[in-house]
Amino acid sequence: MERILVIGALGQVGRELLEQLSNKFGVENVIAADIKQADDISNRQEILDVLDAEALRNLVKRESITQVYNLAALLSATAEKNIKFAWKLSIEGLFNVLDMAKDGLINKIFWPSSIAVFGPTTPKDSTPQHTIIEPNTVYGIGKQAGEQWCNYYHQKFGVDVRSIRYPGLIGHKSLPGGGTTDYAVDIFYEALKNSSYNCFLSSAATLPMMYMEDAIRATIDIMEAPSENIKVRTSYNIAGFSFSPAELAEKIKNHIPNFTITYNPDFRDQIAATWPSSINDEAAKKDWGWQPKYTLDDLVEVMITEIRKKI
Ligand code: AKB
Repeated sequence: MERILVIGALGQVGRELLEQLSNKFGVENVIAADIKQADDISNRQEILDVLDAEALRNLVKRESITQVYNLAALLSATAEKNIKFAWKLSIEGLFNVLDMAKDGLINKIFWPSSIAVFGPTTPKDSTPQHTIIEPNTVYGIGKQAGEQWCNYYHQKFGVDVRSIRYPGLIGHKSLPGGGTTDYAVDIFYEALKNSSYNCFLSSAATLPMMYMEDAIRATIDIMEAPSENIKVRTSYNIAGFSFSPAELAEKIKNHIPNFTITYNPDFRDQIAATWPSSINDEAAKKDWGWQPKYTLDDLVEVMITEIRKKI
């Protein structure tokens, strides 16, 4: 029987992952750990700082945890404003989890990487799985180092750690915070509330994106795949679709004809300019059967329908 700990469980990905893991393994077997508490989730909650290695180990032992999903991180825009802490959270947090697997306390780890691992010298279109990786953001540097540590712990100590390079994730159930791709969620709320949006990226900033449901399915699928199928132990590219703010605005106009968008690019536009426009995910497809379900049109449809119900 699996006993699962999700660290950073109250973030954008964590909340949706909790729901799907609970459906699969039973709500009583999925524990939500975060530095804060929420009153709208049914999983057992633990206040935990991933940097507190002792508290983490005690929790894992007490609850007989078998798998850890470590999602605790500062996203790209926030990390630029808090360099040292972003690095510490990303890397020391990862070490605390990797070391538990090395010491035999847990069997399997999920750790998310991101398209932010790529930088200005990476080929932008259909970015390959193995390519130049020279990130120039705090978040990207942390992801690059983390990927290498995952690979190192796998090669040297046999740690079963698995990872995906998430594109920008878009969902209606939980809000992102501090990312460069957050505009692609905010825009739906503003379109439905005010019929207008002031975008912090430039109109042509094309980025790889994905509907949250696909990302959660990818996360659980990679964790469920037989170990021998996981041939990449840094992190796998996965792709959904790519669009620019201008292209997304056009799609939204099909549903809200009076919608207008203005552009006021800030430092996040410079971050976006260093990231790929599209991603080649052949390795994930071949090794563990990754396949996205949602197209951009599906995404716009579901976001508008669901957010309209909420507001
Ligand atoms: C961000 O924008 O920082 C994240 C990411 C691409 O990892 N959504």
